[in-house]
Amino acid sequence: MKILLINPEFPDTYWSFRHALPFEGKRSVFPPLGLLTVSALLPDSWERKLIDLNIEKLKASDIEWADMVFATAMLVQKESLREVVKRCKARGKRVVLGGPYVTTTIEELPEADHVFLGEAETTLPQFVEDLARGEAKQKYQASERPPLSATPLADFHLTNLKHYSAMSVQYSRGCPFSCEFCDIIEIYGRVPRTKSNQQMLAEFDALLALGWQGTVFIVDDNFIGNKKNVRQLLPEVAKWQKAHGYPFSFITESSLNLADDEALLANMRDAGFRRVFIGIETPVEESLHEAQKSQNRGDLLGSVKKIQSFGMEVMAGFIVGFDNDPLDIFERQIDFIRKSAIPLAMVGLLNALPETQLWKRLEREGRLLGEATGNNTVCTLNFKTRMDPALLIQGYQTIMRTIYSPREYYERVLDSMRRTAQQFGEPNHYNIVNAVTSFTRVLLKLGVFDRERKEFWRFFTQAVIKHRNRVAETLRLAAMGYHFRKLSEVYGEG
Ligand code: B12
Ligand code: SF4
Repeated sequence: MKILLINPEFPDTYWSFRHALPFEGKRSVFPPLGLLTVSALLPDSWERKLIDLNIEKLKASDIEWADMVFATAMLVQKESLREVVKRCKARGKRVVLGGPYVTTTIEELPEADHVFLGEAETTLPQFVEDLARGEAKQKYQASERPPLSATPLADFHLTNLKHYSAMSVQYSRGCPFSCEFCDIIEIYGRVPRTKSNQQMLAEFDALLALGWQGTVFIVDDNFIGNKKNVRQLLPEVAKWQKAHGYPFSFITESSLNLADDEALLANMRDAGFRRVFIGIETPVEESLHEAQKSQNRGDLLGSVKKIQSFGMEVMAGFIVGFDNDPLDIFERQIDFIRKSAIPLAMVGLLNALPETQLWKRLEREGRLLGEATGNNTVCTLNFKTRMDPALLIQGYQTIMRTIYSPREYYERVLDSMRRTAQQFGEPNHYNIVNAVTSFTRVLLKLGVFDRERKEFWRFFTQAVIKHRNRVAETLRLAAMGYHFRKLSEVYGEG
């Protein structure tokens, strides 16, 4: 059996980092971990090939080669998915779909032969058995959430690692909190399930054996969802990193209550965590209350500072469009982002995703307007907002334009670098050839041809004077700033 695994194309969003990737000479940020995991669940004797449309084109010969096509998608990939399914069906292929989009959508799905809802660790082996008996079903719904001990080591070897700027691994699924807008808890549950320490170290070994050195994103919904297990994992990761000469810098996602646990923060720092993404959402207490985000109470700025003081750059998500947002919400968000020194602030308009508590409430209140695009940074609203929608969109655009104007952005980066200054210097995977190439690209594009070159030189000189051992980080953040500025020019047009 020949299996073609396809990851559809992402549109140009904040998370695509599309305008920053060329500086590094990369084509995409992360490989599709869900599909690589699905691949590992298939019988060993089956042949597999991965086509990630974010780094290469899907050729007719690839489709011809396959006996069966497996495709994944998030909501934002649905147009590309439709196209993929159409092409594969036109060539008479059996098509299998799974992933977050097909699991949660209320729309009619593209015409596939088999659809998998939820996690596939138990349903996929069942499908393989059914197929052998000629009794494969159209729909497979996971009846329970499988323990992550059932999750095999992903088939990383199917990817061409050099095209990606980071690798991803997963430690846990689910989150114990109950934010009203969140679909994670609906898809992956509220009891965080984790892998064992041995599973994690085996994944690191596998990536290292494939030659990976650099950033590794631990793609958990909330890395500290199961604190007891994380506490046992981190010292093992620190030991592994030391034994292998610190080949990885980790990024992960966590809830803000991470700041309350200094021991955990120290463990993360020692294990090589250098960036953490946090859902801060809003500085407005009433809106946090509305969103049931109880873990974000108290001194939010102090919490961000605490995390930064452990050497971790804080990245964060912010939302406007809550019912309780006051008219000055836009200035308050800008002010918060400025004071918190968060260079990469992903600000979005509140979207109601299917199955969430927010979706159900708005449905009861008769305020839903249809399914969201899945990309909360384009200026569309899928429910009737309390604030005048034109005002909301205009305010959102003002935030984007302001926080990604070069002066504001570079100031935040410098503040963040000052707050995260530690003894560890450049990561061990720092590669002089890559650095020189990136440096030349950044220098030419941002320092010579860009209209904001004066701001770039001002930033660059200060960063180099104050943090001479952090050149790679300086270049990365300059490239990111360019990406966000480009996108704000598209989404932030008022
Ligand atoms: C890593 C990640 C990313 C990475 C992408 C990595 C990649 N190339 O795939 C980045 C950071 C780029 C990203 C971006 C975005 N993401 Co994202 N992301 C995640 C995250 C945290 C982990 C994904 C992952 O690797 N999981 C691990 C694998 C093993 O799990 P899995 O993918 O679910 O796969 C399992 C099953 O779903 C199933 N399965 C999956 N595919 C298939 C296919 C077949 C054929 C079968 C049979 C089964 C199957 O089997 C797997 C094993 O059980 C998830 C949350 C989550 N917990 O999954 C959000 C999530 C997928 N992202 C989400 C969103 C909204 C986004 C953004 C739109 C955010 C934004 N506003 O910009 C962007 C869009 C992408 C872009 N580039 O523009 C949503 C999707 C919601 C939806 N219903 O579609 C999620 C669920 C999180 C959330 N609630 O916010 N994301
Ligand atoms: S903390 Fe994050 S993952 Fe957990 S419920 Fe809230 S939004 Fe979802």
